[in-house]
Amino acid sequence: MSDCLFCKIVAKEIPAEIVYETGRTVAFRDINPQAPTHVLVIPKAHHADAAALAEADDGLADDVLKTAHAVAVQEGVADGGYRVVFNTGAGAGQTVFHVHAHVLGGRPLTWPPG
Ligand code: IU
Repeated sequence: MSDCLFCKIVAKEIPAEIVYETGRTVAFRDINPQAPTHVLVIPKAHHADAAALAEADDGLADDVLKTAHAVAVQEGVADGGYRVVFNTGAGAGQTVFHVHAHVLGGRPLTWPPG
């Protein structure tokens, strides 16, 4: 999508600190980190939200989850506990409508989230 910020990150048209990349996914640091590790994992293909990703039915949701885990291992937060969050819809706080998994770790994480 030509007007999608995260599609532009995939296309390397705008900069981001990419920490992990596979054939179908990209992971980059959030510009406004909420934890010592805060990485966004996105599919390269444009899907608006987690619901659309789930309905894509092509294994892409699996790829995103596998990349999220690989990022957690690479960042050294897998053993201490980390969180994978898909804000889905404006009512849940989604502000960028190219689906992204937040990978958060490196500090104690409380529950419930705000
Ligand atoms: P949300 O779940 O849609 O609210 O998350 C969007 C995230 O994208 C949020 O944490 C922003 O800080 C982050 N982000 C970014 O990393 N780079 C950007 O250029 C923009 C938003 I705009």
